[in-house]
Amino acid sequence: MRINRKLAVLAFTAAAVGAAHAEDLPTFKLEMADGTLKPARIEVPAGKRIKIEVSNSGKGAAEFESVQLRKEKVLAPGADSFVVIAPLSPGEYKFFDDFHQQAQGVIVAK
Ligand SMILES: [Cu+2]
Repeated sequence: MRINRKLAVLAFTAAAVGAAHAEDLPTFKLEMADGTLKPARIEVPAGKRIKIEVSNSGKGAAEFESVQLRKEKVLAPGADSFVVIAPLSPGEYKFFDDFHQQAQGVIVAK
Protein backbone atom coordinates (compact mmCIF):
# COMPACT_ATOMS: atom_id res chain seq x y z
CA MET A 1 0.00 0.00 0.00
CA ARG A 2 1.02 3.61 -0.27
CA ILE A 3 3.45 5.14 2.15
CA ASN A 4 1.14 7.71 3.77
CA ARG A 5 -1.33 4.93 4.49
CA LYS A 6 1.45 2.81 5.98
CA LEU A 7 2.21 5.56 8.48
CA ALA A 8 -1.43 5.72 9.52
CA VAL A 9 -1.43 1.95 9.96
CA LEU A 10 1.72 2.13 12.08
CA ALA A 11 0.01 4.52 14.47
CA PHE A 12 -3.13 2.38 14.55
CA THR A 13 -1.12 -0.80 15.13
CA ALA A 14 0.64 0.74 18.11
CA ALA A 15 -2.72 1.73 19.60
CA ALA A 16 -4.29 -1.66 18.97
CA VAL A 17 -1.58 -3.80 20.58
CA GLY A 18 -3.01 -3.51 24.06
CA ALA A 19 -6.50 -4.45 22.90
CA ALA A 20 -5.56 -7.52 20.87
CA HIS A 21 -6.53 -10.82 22.43
CA ALA A 22 -4.33 -13.78 21.74
CA GLU A 23 -6.26 -16.66 20.29
CA ASP A 24 -5.47 -20.30 20.69
CA LEU A 25 -4.66 -21.10 17.08
CA PRO A 26 -1.90 -23.07 15.38
CA THR A 27 0.82 -20.44 15.49
CA PHE A 28 3.91 -19.87 13.35
CA LYS A 29 6.68 -17.35 13.80
CA LEU A 30 8.14 -15.08 11.14
CA GLU A 31 11.06 -12.79 11.83
CA MET A 32 11.61 -9.90 9.45
CA ALA A 33 14.80 -7.85 9.48
CA ASP A 34 15.81 -5.26 6.88
CA GLY A 35 14.86 -7.40 3.89
CA THR A 36 15.33 -10.89 5.31
CA LEU A 37 12.57 -13.35 6.17
CA LYS A 38 13.12 -16.13 8.70
CA PRO A 39 11.82 -18.51 7.62
CA ALA A 40 11.01 -17.65 4.01
CA ARG A 41 8.88 -20.81 3.75
CA ILE A 42 6.19 -21.51 6.33
CA GLU A 43 4.31 -24.81 6.22
CA VAL A 44 0.86 -24.70 7.78
CA PRO A 45 -2.09 -27.07 7.99
CA ALA A 46 -4.72 -26.58 5.29
CA GLY A 47 -8.31 -26.07 6.36
CA LYS A 48 -7.56 -24.43 9.71
CA ARG A 49 -7.38 -20.87 10.87
CA ILE A 50 -3.78 -20.08 11.70
CA LYS A 51 -1.87 -17.29 13.34
CA ILE A 52 1.46 -15.94 12.19
CA GLU A 53 3.38 -14.01 14.81
CA VAL A 54 5.48 -11.47 12.96
CA SER A 55 8.39 -9.63 14.51
CA ASN A 56 10.65 -6.98 13.07
CA SER A 57 14.16 -7.20 14.44
CA GLY A 58 15.56 -4.88 11.78
CA LYS A 59 16.62 -1.25 12.00
CA GLY A 60 13.93 -0.09 9.56
CA ALA A 61 10.21 -0.65 9.18
CA ALA A 62 8.94 -3.86 7.65
CA GLU A 63 5.61 -4.83 6.19
CA PHE A 64 4.28 -8.34 5.96
CA GLU A 65 2.17 -8.33 2.83
CA SER A 66 0.36 -10.99 0.83
CA VAL A 67 -1.72 -10.02 -2.15
CA GLN A 68 -3.14 -13.54 -2.42
CA LEU A 69 -4.14 -13.62 1.24
CA ARG A 70 -5.17 -9.93 1.28
CA LYS A 71 -3.09 -9.30 4.39
CA GLU A 72 -0.86 -6.38 5.25
CA LYS A 73 0.83 -5.65 8.55
CA VAL A 74 3.26 -2.82 9.05
CA LEU A 75 5.85 -3.23 11.79
CA ALA A 76 8.03 -0.50 13.23
CA PRO A 77 11.60 -1.53 14.14
CA GLY A 78 11.43 -3.78 17.20
CA ALA A 79 7.67 -4.35 16.86
CA ASP A 80 5.80 -7.63 17.24
CA SER A 81 2.37 -8.31 15.85
CA PHE A 82 0.38 -11.09 14.29
CA VAL A 83 -1.96 -11.89 11.44
CA VAL A 84 -4.76 -14.44 11.55
CA ILE A 85 -5.35 -16.23 8.27
CA ALA A 86 -8.65 -17.89 7.40
CA PRO A 87 -8.58 -21.62 6.54
CA LEU A 88 -6.55 -22.16 3.37
CA SER A 89 -7.00 -24.63 0.56
CA PRO A 90 -3.88 -26.72 -0.03
CA GLY A 91 -1.42 -24.70 -2.05
CA GLU A 92 1.21 -22.01 -1.99
CA TYR A 93 0.58 -18.41 -1.02
CA LYS A 94 3.24 -15.79 -1.60
CA PHE A 95 4.14 -13.05 0.84
CA PHE A 96 6.81 -10.37 0.89
CA ASP A 97 8.18 -7.41 2.79
CA ASP A 98 6.62 -4.41 1.06
CA PHE A 99 9.50 -2.23 2.24
CA HIS A 100 12.06 -4.67 0.78
CA GLN A 101 10.38 -6.32 -2.16
CA GLN A 102 13.30 -8.65 -2.88
CA ALA A 103 12.31 -10.40 0.36
CA GLN A 104 9.89 -13.02 -0.99
CA GLY A 105 8.41 -15.84 1.04
CA VAL A 106 5.76 -18.49 0.70
CA ILE A 107 3.17 -20.04 2.98
CA VAL A 108 2.57 -23.66 2.03
CA ALA A 109 -0.75 -25.11 3.17
CA LYS A 110 -0.87 -28.92 3.26
CU1 LIG B 1 1.80 -2.50 1.35
